[in-house]
Amino acid sequence: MNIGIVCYPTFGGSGVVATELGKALAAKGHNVHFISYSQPARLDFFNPNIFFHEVSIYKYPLFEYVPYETILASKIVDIVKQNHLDVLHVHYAIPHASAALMAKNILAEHGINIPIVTTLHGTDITLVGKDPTYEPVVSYSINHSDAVTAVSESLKNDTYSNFHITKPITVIPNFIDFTRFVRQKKEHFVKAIAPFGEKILVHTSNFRKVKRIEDIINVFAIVSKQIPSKLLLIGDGPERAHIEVLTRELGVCEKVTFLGKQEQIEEILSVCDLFLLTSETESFGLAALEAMACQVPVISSNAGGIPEVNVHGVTGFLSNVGDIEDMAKNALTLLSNDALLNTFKANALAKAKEFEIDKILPKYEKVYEDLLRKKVAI
Ligand code: GMT
Repeated sequence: MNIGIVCYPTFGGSGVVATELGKALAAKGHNVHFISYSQPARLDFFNPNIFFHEVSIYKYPLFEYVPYETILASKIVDIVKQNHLDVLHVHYAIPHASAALMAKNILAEHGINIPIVTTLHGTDITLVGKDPTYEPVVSYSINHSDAVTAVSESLKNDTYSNFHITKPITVIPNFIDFTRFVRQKKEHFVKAIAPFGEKILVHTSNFRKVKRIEDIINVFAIVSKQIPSKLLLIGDGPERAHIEVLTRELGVCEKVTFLGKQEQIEEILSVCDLFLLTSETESFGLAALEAMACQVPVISSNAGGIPEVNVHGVTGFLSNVGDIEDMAKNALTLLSNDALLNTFKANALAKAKEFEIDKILPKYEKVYEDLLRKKVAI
């Protein structure tokens, strides 16, 4: 198949899912055409089946705001025509789904029928999408896509409750590539981070408000008073400066390391004992799954789709959003009992295996094949 993938080029979340999906499809022999405003973060190698098309912005002085959606739609029209795409898969509804629909309508006038698959990822529904400034366009785009998928049952339910949806939504969970995410021996990392055998806690995200990173710092402040420990913060974003101040105010700044954006997160996860995820909303929690694949149990909130990944009392513990005391208590339960911690580490890996890429990829291929069959039938 010739598959177009429209995505954000980001380090985490929907951008990573789209990129990893495209790479896996290419490995199976499909031709994959990525369309994005810059090279996706995990697409930095040569593969004869992978193509990248940059959406370059032409800024006319009249525009205070560049009409990205128009530029993207025009780019999609061109790429579909030139590369004879069979299907277009857009990740994150805003503005990818509406741009794709505009392109689809233009292509129809040229006698080309391109099926659109829209994958909903989270904030396009739970945070941004339901805002009245976006809602009508998001509803329309979902209802007029040829197929719609969501990354968790929770996100599917949120979509039905926040929008007027007439379309079936198929849940296809996020996935993990075990050839990459595997716990590795990194003794020199351990020596550098925790030279006195301290426990290592970790969080990775885009440091947005929705992640409630202040809860992570507060949990760590309680934990580190009772158990010698270190906290690694991976990623960057708008909350970082305020979080740095909080680590000083709580007297834990010596024990917290801000690592910034990292490419090889699996190497860092490999030396960690606990992953913290305190989000207000989280449709899936891919970062937690990546940690679990590296045998790191998860202390998290019970928001959104997190319970579909982190099983309470098995792979980690769930608490209500903002319940710092409970999260700290749960972290201490695991960190103070090595035998229990080891059991949870093994459980985390076993649960992560349910999301192995080889099990999930065929579900997307089936969505594409069903649409192609319908297209032929028309
Ligand atoms: O978490 C973010 O803020 C990034 C966001 C995105 O769309 O890039 O992540 C969302 O999609 C991920 C991949 O499907 C999910 O694992 C995240 O849970 C989801 N984030 C939220 O729902 C907040």
